Amino acid sequence: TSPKIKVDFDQSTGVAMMHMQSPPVNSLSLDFLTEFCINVEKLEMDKSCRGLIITSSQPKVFSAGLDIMEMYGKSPERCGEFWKAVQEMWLKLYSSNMVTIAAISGSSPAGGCLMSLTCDYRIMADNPRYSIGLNETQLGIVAPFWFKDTMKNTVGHRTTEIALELGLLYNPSEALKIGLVDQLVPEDQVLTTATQTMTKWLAIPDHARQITKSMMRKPTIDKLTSNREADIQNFVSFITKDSIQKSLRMYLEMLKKRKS
Ligand code: CO8
Repeated sequence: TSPKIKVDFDQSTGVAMMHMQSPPVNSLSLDFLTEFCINVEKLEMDKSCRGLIITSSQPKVFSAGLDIMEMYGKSPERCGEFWKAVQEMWLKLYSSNMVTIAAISGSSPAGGCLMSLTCDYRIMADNPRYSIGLNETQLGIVAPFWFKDTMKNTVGHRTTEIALELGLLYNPSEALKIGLVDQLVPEDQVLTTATQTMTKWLAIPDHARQITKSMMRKPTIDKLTSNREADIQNFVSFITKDSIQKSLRMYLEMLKKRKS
């Protein structure tokens, strides 16, 4: 199988550009997440890599979020393994010492939004057809506490409460207004803007920026780190319920219908 992640590392700037290239919509399957984490880990360990830009090679979509097929009709063991990989992705990105920038070149629902939210800065393509947000409740599922915390740390309590209860997906201007993304640029300028922004962030001494980042994020990270196993059990028992499986099936059918 062809790689789902392509990394271009520029030795001269210390910046890696990671392209998600898993057709059709970069959904986060167990295979995808495993490959993703291996790549982030490699860059994290490489002292010469100081910045990471995450983007998508797929047209119109940054990432469709967690692969729904990984949560539908799977054994509890497999669900647990999958969830551990989702936790791993979040922990690696949210605690990264690198400057991380999401170059959001298309729609970014649910897990895609979460991935963006773990970054230090978000630049989104200004196309009203794109949307971003934690829409879990629309699927009849519940965003876990660490999804909620990540959003709350970004846009505040009240906005998160409304967004999560209603499972809101925002268009780019709405997302900018609530601070879910930091900047909108024309579609063809997402990557160049991300690169320029990275230069600004890298002008700050690494150690000072890293300690500050850690100070802001550590309580949120510790909360999951000390509860990982319980969080996995919680996910598995929730997602394997008949009623939840039924909600997922209906959502999948809706996705297919909407297409035709
Ligand atoms: N997982 C699996 N397959 C998907 C997903 C997904 N997340 N998203 C899309 N697909 C499939 C579609 O079904 C379609 O399949 P097919 O070609 O076989 O019909 C194919 O990908 C292409 O999709 P579209 O035709 O819809 O492509 P568009 O370009 O029109 O739209 C979108 C792209 C906007 C990304 C659209 O596909 C979409 O809205 N997808 C659903 C996104 C979504 O709701 N994701 C939520 C996932 S749940 C999650 O991430 C967090 C869960 C937390 C769990 C907590 C439990 C306790």
